[in-house]
Amino acid sequence: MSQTLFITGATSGFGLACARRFGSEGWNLVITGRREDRLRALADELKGQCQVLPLVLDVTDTDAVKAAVAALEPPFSEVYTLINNAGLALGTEPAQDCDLENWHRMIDTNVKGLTTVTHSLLPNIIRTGKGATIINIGSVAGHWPYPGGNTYCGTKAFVEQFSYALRCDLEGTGVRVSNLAPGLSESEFTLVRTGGNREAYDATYAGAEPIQPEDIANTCWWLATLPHHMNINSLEVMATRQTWGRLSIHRE
Ligand code: NDP
Ligand code: 8X3
Repeated sequence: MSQTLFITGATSGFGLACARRFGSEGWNLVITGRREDRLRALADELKGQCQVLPLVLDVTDTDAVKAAVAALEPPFSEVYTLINNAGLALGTEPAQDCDLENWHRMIDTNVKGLTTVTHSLLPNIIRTGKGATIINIGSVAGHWPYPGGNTYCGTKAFVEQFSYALRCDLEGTGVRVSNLAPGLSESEFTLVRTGGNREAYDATYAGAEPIQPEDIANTCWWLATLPHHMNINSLEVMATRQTWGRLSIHRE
């Protein structure tokens, strides 16, 4: 029988590429996101390759997430891999210039949304058991602070520590948990972060050979199909052209 993937944020970027990757392998897919037109188009595209359940879902809507999970039926309820991918950054300003509303939206999506989906699906995943995998999409931003990263960095640090602590609690269930922490990757992420600024998008990726969503999809596929006795706790992936900045000293 085919395995089931539940993925949040399947309407663009990493999530879309993951849906295509797992769908091409014949997995059953629960694809979620807020943009219904994109979910429908993806479900149409994958028809014939796999069974697809498109669910319009805002991960910040706790009641909607709980209700959607409770309504799942086989094979979609037998979740073998969960990719907690939905997330966003808003703004690049220094903390003192930031809009508090943006901070709260990042926390609501990247932290509260991710925990809501995880909490709702844990019984299903534990029931599926050995070899089941939760992949949480963290970020280099959770490891390395940078100017203007403020709350986004904080949310991704949460994702990493939550992933480790989840592993502790799931000991003996056979369920794996991985924190996948990409660096510079080309997607609508930068348009969302900059309020749709195409110039900023071009400047971010120009000449940098960024990671592509398909690279992350292949990495997720690898994580989900490793031998059952292996758990990758955390995997940080950067574009080859991206490295670390030097520590800053503000001199007199
Ligand atoms: P995209 O903007 O292309 O995709 C983000 C996805 O998240 C969309 O499908 C969007 O769907 C979904 N989403 C956002 N908010 C919500 C919400 N409230 N409820 C449900 N779905 C939501 O960006 P990426 O693919 O790059 O980002 C995916 C993840 O990877 C994020 O968690 C991001 O922080 C992380 N990441 C990105 C990196 C990058 O450089 N691009 C690097 C490291 C990590 P919709 O709008 O339809 O709801
Ligand atoms: C996205 C990568 O470096 O823009 O998580 O924070 S970065």
